[in-house]
Parts: sequence; structure tokens; C-alpha cells
Amino acid sequence: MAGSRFFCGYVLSVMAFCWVSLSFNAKTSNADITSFMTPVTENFNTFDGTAAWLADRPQYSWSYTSFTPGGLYNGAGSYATNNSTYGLHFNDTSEIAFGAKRPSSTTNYFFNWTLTNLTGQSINSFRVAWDVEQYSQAGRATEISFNYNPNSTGFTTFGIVGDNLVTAVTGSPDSNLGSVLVTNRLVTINLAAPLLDGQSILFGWRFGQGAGAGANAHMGIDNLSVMAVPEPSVGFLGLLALTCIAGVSRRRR
Ligand SMILES: [Ca+2]
Ligand SMILES: [Ca+2]
Repeated sequence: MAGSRFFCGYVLSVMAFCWVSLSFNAKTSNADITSFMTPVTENFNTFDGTAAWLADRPQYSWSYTSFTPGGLYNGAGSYATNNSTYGLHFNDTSEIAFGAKRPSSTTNYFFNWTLTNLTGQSINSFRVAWDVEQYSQAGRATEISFNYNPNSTGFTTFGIVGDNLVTAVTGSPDSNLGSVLVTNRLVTINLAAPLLDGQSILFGWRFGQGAGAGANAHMGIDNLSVMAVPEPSVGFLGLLALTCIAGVSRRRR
């Protein structure tokens, strides 16, 4: 009797373990960093320009609350003046960018992506890539810039190596561009303090009002990619130090 109870308990434990394992494996969220040198990505191709899409993905937050008219905006179609959040595309609803035509005001709007370090190790460096896509021109040089907030210590641009800003081209009259203007960005971030296992980091894109007068452009972000990069090894640092010493001694000759 005691033996069969033990056996049943064992079977139930194994089943529970399998269920937990399957649940874990079934997780498709891009909210976690589970290994180094493996990009975690978002291409927004399922974004339908609705708040519901964002609500389904709690790793994202977007501070601009207007989704009216929202939906998809076709940059190859007729120009519309409405300020709103949009899924931006150019005659191809399978290739979407997350964007907006933001109002003319000093308010900044932020798209934030929260990722948790589940590598089991501390992370000292990240490589982050993204595209900025412009679909229309207007009087203002709308800005999209990048910053980050490690372990709730506050948003910063500390340690970002590379250009983190794109400004829209301006033009008159307000109109859709003949093609999508894509600017690739790739930066390395050297954190001031390691992001410990289990800690989270926010990567943020600021949709800001640029210089000029009049309206902002239809502009968005696409192809986000975040990768944890191992810190340089002690051996590499030693080699670097030797190279520097060799360089100094050569210059002294
Ligand atoms: Ca896309
Ligand atoms: Ca795109």
C-alpha cells in the first residue's frame, strides 16, 4: 500500500515536471535573454496598429495612447494628416513597422521593451540593432532616439557606443515619400554595473518632436535585435594591455 502510494506520488511528480518543462519550452515570449550571443528580436510584422496587440505583449509599453484611427497606414497610398499610432507599411501588409504620426508638442513618446536576464550569469555588454523607417515628410524633423534603463536605475545613454539618433528628412507639402527611407542603427552598450541574473533591463525608443514647424512625419521602428555579449576575457584584456605597452614603447623609440 505504502509502496503503491509512493509509486503514484512518483508518477505524479514526473508528470508535473514534464508539464512544467513543456510549458517552459512552449513559451515563445521575447521577454527573456536566456543565452549570450543569441539575438532576441521583434519585426512587428504581426502588429495591427491596435492597443490590443500591445496588451498581449506585456514586455512592451508605449506611452502614446492614441490609436485613432490606428490600424495600418499604407505609405504607398494617399496621405492622411491624422496623428495616431500606426502599423506602417508600404503596399505590403506582411512587412510592418511599429510607428506613429505623433502630434506637434513637446511631449516625448516612448516605446519600451523589458527583457530579463535568465542566462544564469551577469551581463556587462549588449549589442542592440534596429531600423528607423520614415514613410512621409512634413515640416518637422521628427526624432527617434534610443536609451535604456538597467535594473530600474533610470533611463540613460551611458556607455552607448554608436549613433543612437535618427532625424526625419523634412519637405513640403506634407506628403508620403515615394519609398520607405530606412536607417539602420547598431550600438554596443557597456553597462556601468553588471546586469545580474534575474534582473531586468528596459530598452527604449523615444519618438520626439524635431526642429522645424508644422507636422511630424509618419515614422517608426522595425527589426529590433538585442544580444547579450560576453565581457572580454582576461586573456583578451591581457593581450590588449600588452599591445598598448608595445605601442607606447614603440612611440618612445
Ligand atoms: Ca517589420
Ligand atoms: Ca521594415
